[in-house]
Amino acid sequence: MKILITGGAGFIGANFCEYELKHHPEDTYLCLDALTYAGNLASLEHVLHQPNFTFIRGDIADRDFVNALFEREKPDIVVNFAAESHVDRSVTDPEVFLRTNIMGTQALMDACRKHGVGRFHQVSTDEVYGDLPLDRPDLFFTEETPLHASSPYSASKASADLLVQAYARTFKLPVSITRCSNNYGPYHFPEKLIPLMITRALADQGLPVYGKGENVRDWLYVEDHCSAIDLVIRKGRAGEVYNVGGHNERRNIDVVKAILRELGKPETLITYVTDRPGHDMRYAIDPSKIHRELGWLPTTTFDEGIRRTVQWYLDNRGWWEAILAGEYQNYYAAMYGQR
Ligand code: NAD
Ligand code: TDX
Repeated sequence: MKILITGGAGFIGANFCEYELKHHPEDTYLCLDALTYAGNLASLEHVLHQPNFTFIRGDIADRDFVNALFEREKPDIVVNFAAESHVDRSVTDPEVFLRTNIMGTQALMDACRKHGVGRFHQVSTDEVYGDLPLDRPDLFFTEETPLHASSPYSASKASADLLVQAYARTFKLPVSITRCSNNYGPYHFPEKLIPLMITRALADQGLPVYGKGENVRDWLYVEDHCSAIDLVIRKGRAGEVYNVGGHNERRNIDVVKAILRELGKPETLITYVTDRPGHDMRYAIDPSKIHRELGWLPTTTFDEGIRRTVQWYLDNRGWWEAILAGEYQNYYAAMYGQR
């Protein structure tokens, strides 16, 4: 089987490429990524030179390019991770979120229709459901919760989900969607909460906690997200949405304190800063459908996952120091410029 993974040089996509090559070495993989600021070939170090893995640089919203690629490669399955993914960036510059997250998804699905792709899988997020109140710990997002996005990012992801479902109904495109909670682990870009706090704490810099740090996120170790997507694309029912989450709810301030404890750094580094506009209060996923239908369960506890993540950032300083220095963006030119 030939699997096209878009956005595979990003955080979750890179972990997914590694997961797939390890668990299904009999398949062939194409990784399509535009290498925006968030894409990094160094995150694919373990798979880039394997014989059944090919990296292609390109934009999912470029229809002609996407069509030519599908014509040539004829993938059996498409897994779409490619997106603008950072909420704060969507507040300052929403437009590229609409282009990549909505138009890009549509361009991919049109190519899937034209070339008879067997499954289009959309990697979505729990943020499409909006947020839950802090004083109702009994409430969880299910697959039936209405879409109620808060930020330009989540609105673009919700729009893409609606389009995916419309393509399934109108054109009978065989699709699936996973809506996952917050991921963390190796190769997480250091603009997001956990890697930002780890890398800043290591440099003894202040840790900017938004508002009072009381917002709650449901944290899932990235490998557990990969195993969920793997199950859905191979065994999940077409036309279905599956929520993915770890029952690992934590307040931001408690996550930051856990990181400081792990690093042996003082809590005096914590600096409370102005809140994110429209900041979602709480995300919490009910993952019972994917458990019931596909037997999926997360295997990494938060304590174990945060320990492994902190250790990864300690062991892989070169990866994130190159990002902070901006050097990683020259890697592609150095590696491929003369080819
Ligand atoms: P990321 O920002 O780390 O990676 C995104 C990747 O997409 C990058 O490699 C980037 O170069 C690529 N990309 C961006 N625009 C592109 C374009 N036009 N064409 C081709 N490639 C392009 O994001 P991530 O955290 O790995 O998230 C991956 C997916 O998972 C996204 O769709 C996101 O919405 C979703 N998601 C993320 C989380 C999370 O906690 N990070 C949780 C749930 C869902
Ligand atoms: O400096 C910070 N200080 C802070 O308090 C940053 C960057 C974040 N925060 C807070 C905001 C959130 O409540 O931490 C929480 C997590 O923030 P992010 O890491 O930006 O993630 P979030 O906004 O929850 O979105 C993430 O999870 C869902 C991903 O970035 C999305 O792509 C995914 O869909």
